Amino acid sequence: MKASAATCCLILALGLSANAARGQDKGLAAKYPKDVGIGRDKAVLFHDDFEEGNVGAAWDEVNRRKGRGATDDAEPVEAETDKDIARGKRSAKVQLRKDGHEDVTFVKWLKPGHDELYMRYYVRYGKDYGYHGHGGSGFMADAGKGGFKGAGKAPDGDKFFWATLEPIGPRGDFDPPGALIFYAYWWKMKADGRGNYWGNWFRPKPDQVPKRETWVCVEWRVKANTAGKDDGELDCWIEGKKCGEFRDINWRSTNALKVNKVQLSLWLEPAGYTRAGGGTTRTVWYDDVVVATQYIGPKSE
Ligand SMILES: [Ca+2]
Repeated sequence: MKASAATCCLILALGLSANAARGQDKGLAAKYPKDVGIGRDKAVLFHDDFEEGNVGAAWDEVNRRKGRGATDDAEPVEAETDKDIARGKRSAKVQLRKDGHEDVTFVKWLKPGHDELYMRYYVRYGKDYGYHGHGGSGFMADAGKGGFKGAGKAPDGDKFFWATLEPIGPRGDFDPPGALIFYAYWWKMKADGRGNYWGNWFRPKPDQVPKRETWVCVEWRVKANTAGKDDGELDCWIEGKKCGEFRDINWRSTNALKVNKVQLSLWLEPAGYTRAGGGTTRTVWYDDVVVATQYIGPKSE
């Protein structure tokens, strides 16, 4: 009888789990047609449709960095109003130039932080987009004080973890901008054969290659692990369809380290253009950014 009861409970649990998964297909955005009012939902931490004001004004930082020896002063961030491109009246347009800015990163802090977080946004890669160095949408759990020790080094488990969902770049057999991967740093990341720690990959299946000159809806979810357990998670959706589900991740060594920052980043150093498919510019557009504690889903009509 006991076995039978246990089996019964197991079936019930599986049933509930399946229902929860199905329920997730309809996210927050389904309740707010065209995202109108979505920013006031209690689960939403941040919303930017770039319709008004200076582009980036809603963010805490818009970091711009010029390349070494840059001679081009062109502003790399502006409002896109071309009706054939913009979503709504305006979108954010970011352009890196080989002789100008090599890095543009929008940062939003979410202090004191969260154990579980979702971010949905739309991105459009331009015709000029070969590949890049790094860049995409990501999260960080950053305790400050040098939590990120630099490329090639694993961070401490009580100070830092990070992942960015970004195109893979020129590596692999993909059209620009490349297939999407999560590029991640955390204390349990794997070293290469020589003892260095380069960003580890979580790779969606099947490969997801954003089509240039087309808006693509991207969403990810992170769940931090319980300290001492390998129960951290990472997920992604393209156009509302699940394409990555990564489990058993030990992101942190203490529950006090929270996901406290999201960003949209783009970087290609001047010397990198040649190996990144040539050209002299990389243009990308962003819009309809929502950060929440629940699944968001694509913008609904
Ligand atoms: Ca817009």
